[in-house]
Amino acid sequence: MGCIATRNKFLKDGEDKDVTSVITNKKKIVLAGLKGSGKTSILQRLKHNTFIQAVPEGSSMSIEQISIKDDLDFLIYDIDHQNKKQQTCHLAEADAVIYVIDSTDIQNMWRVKEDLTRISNEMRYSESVVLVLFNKFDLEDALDANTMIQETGVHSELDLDVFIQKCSAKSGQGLQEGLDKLINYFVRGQKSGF
Ligand SMILES: Nc1nc2c(ncn2[C@@H]2O[C@H](COP(=O)(O)OP(=O)(O)OP(=O)(O)O)[C@@H](O)[C@H]2O)c(=O)[nH]1
Ligand SMILES: [Mg+2]
Repeated sequence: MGCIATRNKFLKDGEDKDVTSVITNKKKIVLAGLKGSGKTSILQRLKHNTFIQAVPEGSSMSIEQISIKDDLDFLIYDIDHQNKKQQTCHLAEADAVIYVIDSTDIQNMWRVKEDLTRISNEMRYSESVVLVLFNKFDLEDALDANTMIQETGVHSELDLDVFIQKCSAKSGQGLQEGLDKLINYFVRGQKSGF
């Protein structure tokens, strides 16, 4: 579902188009999460391997293509949390959701829980997978992972395959491990959890 097969992006115009047998698989991934959870910072970290202090943007959506392997690209949609209509439309055709949670934002964990329930409802007919990122783990007041799991109800609210990873967009820690869980899911069909 949502998987667009395209020719190898290394094939240049004018080259013999029959030579390649490599087909690049593009997986559509929607970045979701409450305002300020770190979605844009994570996307910047994945794309440029650096932490860029995010500035509020005028645009409500940005899309980045990240090359994972020769035959696998992730097309990542960073959609403004307020723009529910646009999110709904992209969730319907997403191969995966990366759901970002600010691990220090204890007073909004109930909102996260509500948001996860909404996303699960919207994706009830899809066979997507959700990678939940407990972000901002570099900060001292970050909650521990078990508390986060309980407070947000990631396992009870999401009726989908779920992977969990703690990470920091600031230090970069944990992001590759999170991506690896998605890659293993797509490439080998692995459904391991935490
Ligand atoms: N310490 C720390 N700060 C972070 C981390 N990730 C994001 N931030 C900060 O958190 C704030 C919000 O980050 P954004 O990436 O803009 O969050 P967002 O989810 O894209 O926010 P919206 O687009 O407004 O919904 C910024 O000040 C970031 O610098 C992290 O891992 N550690
Ligand atoms: Mg943002």
